[in-house]
Parts: sequence; structure tokens; C-alpha cells
Amino acid sequence: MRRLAFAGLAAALSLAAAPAMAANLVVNGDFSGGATGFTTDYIAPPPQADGPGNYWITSSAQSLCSCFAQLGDHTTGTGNMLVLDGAANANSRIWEQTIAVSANTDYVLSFWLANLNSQFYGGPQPNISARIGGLEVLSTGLLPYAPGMVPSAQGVWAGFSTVINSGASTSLVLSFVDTANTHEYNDFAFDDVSLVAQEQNGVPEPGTWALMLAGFGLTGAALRRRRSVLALALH
Ligand SMILES: [Ca+2]
Ligand SMILES: [Ca+2]
Repeated sequence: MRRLAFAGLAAALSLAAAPAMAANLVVNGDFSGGATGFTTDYIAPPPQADGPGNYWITSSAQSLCSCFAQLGDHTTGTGNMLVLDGAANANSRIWEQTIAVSANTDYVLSFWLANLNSQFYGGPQPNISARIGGLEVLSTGLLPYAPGMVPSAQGVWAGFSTVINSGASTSLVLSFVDTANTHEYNDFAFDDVSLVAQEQNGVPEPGTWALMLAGFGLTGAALRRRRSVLALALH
């Protein structure tokens, strides 16, 4: 009896703690739709023609240049990602999207990056700045090299995340630039850009917690009542 009651309680709690699936407001953030949904100052060259400020949508970094580390996309390992040959101009936008948001709401911004250059060759490392309305909200610092030596070096994805508040805005311009400011080395991959309202990110609002705790207390009282009724019946 008690076990059944607790099973019901656990189910109720998991429902309360797992609201609707987190909605990613970024369109085509995983690049499954190819080169759509975003604007960029980089250019799409013919395949395997590397050059400053070029970009590709690909499922394999090394298929573009034998000088790149081996790397599949971050989403599934076999899907699309954005690969970039860093631009010499630090103001060149890697990726930009205008996103409708609710005012005065906290959003979790996250994205993934991988340096495609090997530590063996060294060279300038990408250093990515995430910006809202042109103002930096996160700097990745220098992206670590792929360990080992190409062609066997394996690229490593690094995740970055920060919380931003929309303030009075109902529309945000999210953009990324590479501040390394050189074409030499400075090659990287970008994937799984996400902007999710914080209360939809598995973190209940204080009000939700209060409801859950109230529910807990009520269930506990019901259990105690039932147990005392059973005890009386036994007597
Ligand atoms: Ca992807
Ligand atoms: Ca380069």
C-alpha cells in the first residue's frame, strides 16, 4: 500500500519537475537544414578550397582539408556542422540570427566549438565572441588544439553556456565573431546553437517549487491519515 502510494507520488513529482520539452528558439541550430536560417559574412567556396573567411556545411571536417583534425558533428556524430576558416577581419560574423523572445526573461545560450588544428602544428587558436545586439555576452578564450598530429588527430568539441536576460527586448540579434583575427591556422567547427528560456530548461521557477512542496505535504498527510485508519481497523 505504502509502496503504491510512493510510486504515485514519484510520478506526480516527475511530471511537475519535467515541464514541456525545452524549446530551442534558434532555427537550424544543429545545421541539419544546411546553410539556412542564419546570415554570415563568411563565404561558401567550392569544396576543398580553403581560404580566409570561408565556410562549409559538412559532416566531416577532414573531408574538406587533410590539414584538419578528424571530427564529426556534435549533434549525432554524423550530421551537419558549420566549419570555418577564420577570417582575417575580426568583425566578420561567423553566424547571426534574429530571434523573437519574451521580455524580461532569462535565457540559456549554449553552443559547441572545436579547434580543427593540431597541437603539433600549433598556430593561432580561434577565440570566439558571442554577442547580443553587438555586445559580447561570452568569450570562449583560446580554443584548445586537437590532440595529436593530423591526419590522426581527433578534434574535441567544447561546450559553452551563459544566461542572458532579454530586458525590454522582444527580439535579439545573436551573433558570433572570431577575434583571433588571422587566417593562418585558426580553423574551427561550430554546432548546436541553442537559446532556451530558463524555466523550460529543467529548472522550476520558485512558484513551481512551492506547488511541488505543497503537494508533497498534502500527500504525506493523506498517507498518514490512511495509515492511521488501517491501524484502527487492525485493532
Ligand atoms: Ca549538427
Ligand atoms: Ca585558417
